[in-house]
Amino acid sequence: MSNHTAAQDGTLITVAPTGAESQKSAVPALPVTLDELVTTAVECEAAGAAVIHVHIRDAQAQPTLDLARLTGTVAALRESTDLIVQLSTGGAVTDSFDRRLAVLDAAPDACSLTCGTVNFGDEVFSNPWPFVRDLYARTRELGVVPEFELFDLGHVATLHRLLAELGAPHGGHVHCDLVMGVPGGMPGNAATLVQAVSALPAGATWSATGIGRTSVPVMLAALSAGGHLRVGMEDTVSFARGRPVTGNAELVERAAALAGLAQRPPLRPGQARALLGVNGRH
Ligand code: KMH
Ligand code: ZN
Repeated sequence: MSNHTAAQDGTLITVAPTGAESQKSAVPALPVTLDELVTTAVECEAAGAAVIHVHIRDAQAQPTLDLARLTGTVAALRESTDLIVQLSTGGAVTDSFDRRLAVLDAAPDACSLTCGTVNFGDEVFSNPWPFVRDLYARTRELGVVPEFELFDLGHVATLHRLLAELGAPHGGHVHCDLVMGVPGGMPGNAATLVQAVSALPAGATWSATGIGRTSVPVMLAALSAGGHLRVGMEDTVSFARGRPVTGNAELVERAAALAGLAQRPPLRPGQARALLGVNGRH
């Protein structure tokens, strides 16, 4: 099977293992050290993930965008896995725009790029147009493949504006992630997912992520609508009602099992690179 055909018939699974919101003290299974992150990454690749969406923590297990740590993390993940390494440029709600832009200097394969501001529980995840435009321009300069994070339908309009004003992303392919169920963003249900997908640019591929208890319904809706999946402890720390997640791999295993049932088994990292326009390793 060629990569092109496999990419159309398979499911891209991204794992988002850590995030910036949960505290290690409250969620002991959260990977926060480099060793924990690499161990999780290896397990998740074996379970069917092809992309890892990375937030890192400092020595006190707090979110950080320290460039040396980010660069070391990219190298360690490349050393131990074949996963596409996607660094978060969203960071934590407290991170400055300058630090978020500088994430790209760690030279990841890919990065997240959120297309607008959104209420984020009691906080605001700030992404004004000038910042989004500058971040996107920098991905094109540095050859980093962006994944467009869409928390709301207005973000889809901003994605169209970005592409119209600045051109296609590095790699030439548009891939989006619908982040659903954030308190303040679009709800995590099938009707909203279908509406958002119908507004995406022609030729774009997309995955969907359901936050918290919307994780499973969004996964099922995404698979039935031909989309790809993102799962992980950044997005949900409960496997089922009253049952904490024991590790990221079990979330990837469940996503891979559902993808198999949908007759669209997980894409391997090489197939995902072909789909997303991410360069191979040198
Ligand atoms: N931690 C959130 C404020 C991203 O990684 O690009 C933002 C976020 C999105 O997680
Ligand atoms: Zn993130």
